[in-house]
Amino acid sequence: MKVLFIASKIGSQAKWLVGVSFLSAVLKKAGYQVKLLEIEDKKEINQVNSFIKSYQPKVIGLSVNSHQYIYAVEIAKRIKLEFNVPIFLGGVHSTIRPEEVIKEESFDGICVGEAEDSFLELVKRIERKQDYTDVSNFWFKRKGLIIRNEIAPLLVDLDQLPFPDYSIFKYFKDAGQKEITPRFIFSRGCPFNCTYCCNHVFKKIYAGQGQYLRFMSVDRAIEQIRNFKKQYNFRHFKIDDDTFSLNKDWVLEFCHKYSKEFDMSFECNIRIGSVDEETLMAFKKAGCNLIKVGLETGNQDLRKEVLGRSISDNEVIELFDLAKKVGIQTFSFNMIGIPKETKETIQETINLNAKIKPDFMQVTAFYPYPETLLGQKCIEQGLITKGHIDSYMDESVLELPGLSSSQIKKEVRNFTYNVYKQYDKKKAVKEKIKQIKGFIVSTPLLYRISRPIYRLIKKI
Ligand code: B12
Ligand code: SF4
Repeated sequence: MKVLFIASKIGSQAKWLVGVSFLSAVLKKAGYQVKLLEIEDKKEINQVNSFIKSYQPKVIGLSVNSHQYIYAVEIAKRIKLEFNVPIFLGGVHSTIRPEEVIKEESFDGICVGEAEDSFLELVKRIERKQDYTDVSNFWFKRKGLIIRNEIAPLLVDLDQLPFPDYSIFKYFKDAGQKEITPRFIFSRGCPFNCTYCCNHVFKKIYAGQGQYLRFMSVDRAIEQIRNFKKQYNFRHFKIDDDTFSLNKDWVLEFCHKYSKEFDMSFECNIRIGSVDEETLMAFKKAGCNLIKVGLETGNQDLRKEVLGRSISDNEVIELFDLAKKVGIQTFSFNMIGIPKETKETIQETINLNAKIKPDFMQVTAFYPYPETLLGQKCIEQGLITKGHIDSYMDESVLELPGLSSSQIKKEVRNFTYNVYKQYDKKKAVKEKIKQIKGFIVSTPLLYRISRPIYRLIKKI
């Protein structure tokens, strides 16, 4: 039987979706045929029905985060105009906002939480033409009522999962012998409760259903890299786990076993306060050449009270110093425009970055995700003034007292320049030129005028 996943990735850079790659692997292992349709541009929504006509799936699964939900609704509505195939919605947004998404007529059912077992069960029942309205994790509408099935216990032993199926994604299909940069994830869950992140929402949903933070075994993680290496050409990869550094024994074992077998570099996320010199040395020896660290804000009180991250400035400085000493490059994640942010606190974030001098920086405008503690606070305080945005890189949906959304946007755009300005004039100039180029390219009239001038300058 044929199953089709549709993933809207409008305005997103993601090359693959972790959840869909596991669901596809599970379905294929059970003998189902699986395809994925990736929607990267709004115009491509028009082509969905012709794809369905040629593929003829018996089940359609849509996977969404909160930014993509509006497109999932549009896609499902479009499909229902022509086809009578059941459509199910899953992913982060469906998990955290089930009461909202179940109301949408075009979805035949929606899924709350991880779905390797339950989606397989649902597909099997559809194939056998059996009733599926009692399948765990799924919600359905029947005769004006909503059926809310219980959430099943979490899968604790991640080694039981098949390897994620990357082959359905365009990025990997097009890879051939080209060198690519894959991403791996070896755990699920997170023990922390940062107020802007969905993890505390997931934790509430899964309360009493088993251990939330789970790691696959080191051997399985290594096997996953080995298996991937057989199929694709890569010399560097990213580890996406938020919690990669939390389990010291796991990390040391991983670094030891990895370095015995592979000669490839990798980068990973580090939680401040979770690594010591021994761990960083092991990282370095194994080939880790970049650690990415979430500072979020340079104001210690905002970090603690607004974001729920009890991390001191000293801990931040110590970690960056240690990484430099060990010889690993650093990357800082920063957010601008969180509630209670002022021009002064933005300056503190700039100052802290100038002090720790990361090799790379990312700054985004804060986005208030639904159901998170901070997202709810923003609603209660009437701070949200804009509706949907595809991605939040520099666009803010908030108007803060003393800081408008356009000021936030300007601060985000000037952030890297303002940091470099404090300690590296050359880098600051380069950053300014990059900014100006970006502005010209994104302004059609300026771009048209500037192209002949640019060509002329090049000739001279
Ligand atoms: C790894 C990761 C990434 C990776 C990989 C992204 C990806 N799409 O897979 C990278 C770094 C690329 C990334 C990018 C982004 N991410 Co991210 N990311 C994560 C992280 C840390 C883990 C995700 C994961 O691997 N989960 C494990 C898998 C197995 O779970 P899952 O994907 O939810 O899938 C399961 C279920 O949802 C369900 N399911 C999923 N799809 C479907 C479909 C059907 C039909 C069914 C039935 C079930 C189903 O079954 C799956 C298997 O069990 C989470 C935080 C977290 N702890 O979840 C944030 C998170 C998902 N990311 C988030 C965000 C905001 C982003 C970005 C928008 C950031 C940006 N500025 O670009 C982009 C968006 C990219 C995109 N289009 O998805 C938010 C989403 C918030 C929200 N409400 O939407 C999260 C929750 C973090 C947070 N801030 O709270 N991310
Ligand atoms: S440490 Fe990262 S993943 Fe964990 S709750 Fe905080 S932001 Fe979310």
